[in-house]
Amino acid sequence: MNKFKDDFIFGTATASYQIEGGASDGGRMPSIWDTFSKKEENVFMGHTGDIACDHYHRSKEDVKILDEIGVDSYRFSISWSRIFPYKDKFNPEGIKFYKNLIKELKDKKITPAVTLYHWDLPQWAQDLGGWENRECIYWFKDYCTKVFKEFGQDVSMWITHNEPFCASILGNYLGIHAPGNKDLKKALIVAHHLLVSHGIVVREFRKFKLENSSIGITLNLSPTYAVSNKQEDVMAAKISDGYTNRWFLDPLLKGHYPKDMVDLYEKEVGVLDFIVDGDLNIIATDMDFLGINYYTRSIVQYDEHSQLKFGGVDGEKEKTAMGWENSPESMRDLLTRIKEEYTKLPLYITENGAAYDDVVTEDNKVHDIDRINFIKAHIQVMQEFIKEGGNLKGYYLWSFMDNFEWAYGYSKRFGMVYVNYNTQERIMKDSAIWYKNFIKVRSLEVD
Ligand code: IFM
Repeated sequence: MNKFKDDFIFGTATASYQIEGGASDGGRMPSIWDTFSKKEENVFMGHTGDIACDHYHRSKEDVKILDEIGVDSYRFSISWSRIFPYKDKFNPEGIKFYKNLIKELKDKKITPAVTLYHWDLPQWAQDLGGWENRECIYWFKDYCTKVFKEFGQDVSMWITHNEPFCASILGNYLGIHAPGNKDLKKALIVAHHLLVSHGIVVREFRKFKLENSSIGITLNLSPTYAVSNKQEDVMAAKISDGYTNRWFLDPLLKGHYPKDMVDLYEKEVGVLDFIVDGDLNIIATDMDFLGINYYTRSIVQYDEHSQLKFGGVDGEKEKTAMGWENSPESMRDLLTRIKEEYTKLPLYITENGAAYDDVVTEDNKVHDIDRINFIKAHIQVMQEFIKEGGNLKGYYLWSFMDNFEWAYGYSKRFGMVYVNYNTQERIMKDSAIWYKNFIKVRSLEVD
């Protein structure tokens, strides 16, 4: 039987603002997502994360479900504004919540994997300029240092940032995520400061000399293909790849920004004078692993009306409820490229999964066969990659449970556990049952 090794991690992931709720409880103060979601028309039907999955009050029960599924590891993020609700005011109650959660997990032999920043910047930091302000790097460092001091030893995997592309570009260029800016230069400044803060926090982490604890970053990467062989489409695909993938991969793993993109961005926004001498060295600080979030591929064509001269094209593969193509073979292209062009570091798929329009049957079941097939196909690709020598060490299914899908509010369900938002009842979907059986045998030859 074709089996994954016992030390390969099969986990699942969530993020604080998407599941916790308890927005004003335990001394928490607002983050930029509280502010953004409360402004009209930013989020589907005015949904907010005020209550979300009420995980803040139900974490014990939720860990029981994780245990029932049998995951090796649970990846969650910390809400910075629970730990520092005000600039210099530490909140012990915030730490207590996560300490309890970690204890619950460890008691059940579930390894905690922690993301330090999954987009919910404290509003106080935004009021002082947010990630556009270079000082934010040091506020982030102080927060992370506090967290390492409090429970560094208890967490085996630390992720500095989740998807800096989204936090910078979606939030500051496209304006569809918090804080809602639409300015390319701002987005590039934010992206740069996020990357520098990653390097600084990795250096800080090393000072703690934590045994059995590793640190890395998670990027959302999308293999990009030109819609045709026409020169202008091929060029557009190269730019799109630079914008989404290389702008983050290159500084982290090669120590420089991609030259073609620097030239293009400088034409658009002027000299990138926010890059200070020594920054690239800091960004490229040695880390222990690279986290990859993979959902879909991008097909791109030349678009004269867009600022950067590329636009997305609708692919012809079957789509999830997000309208994203289900393309496991592109994950293979992606992993191979990372291995060949970028790094031999251990890789983790820190997110992969799909939203579908789930229906609860009369007998309280959710038969999400499409999700099961989606997961299986991606696991199959991982298995092949490992056989070919790929240094892939784990897989985190997005998501543990349905949650607040950012600008889509609660309209998109990614969970393997269904959440009834009226009653907060949780129902294990068929995918959770499948994942449970799969993890037991670690083989796709499971029923
Ligand atoms: O829900 C998000 C998550 O917060 C970051 N990665 C992509 C997921 C699905 O859109």
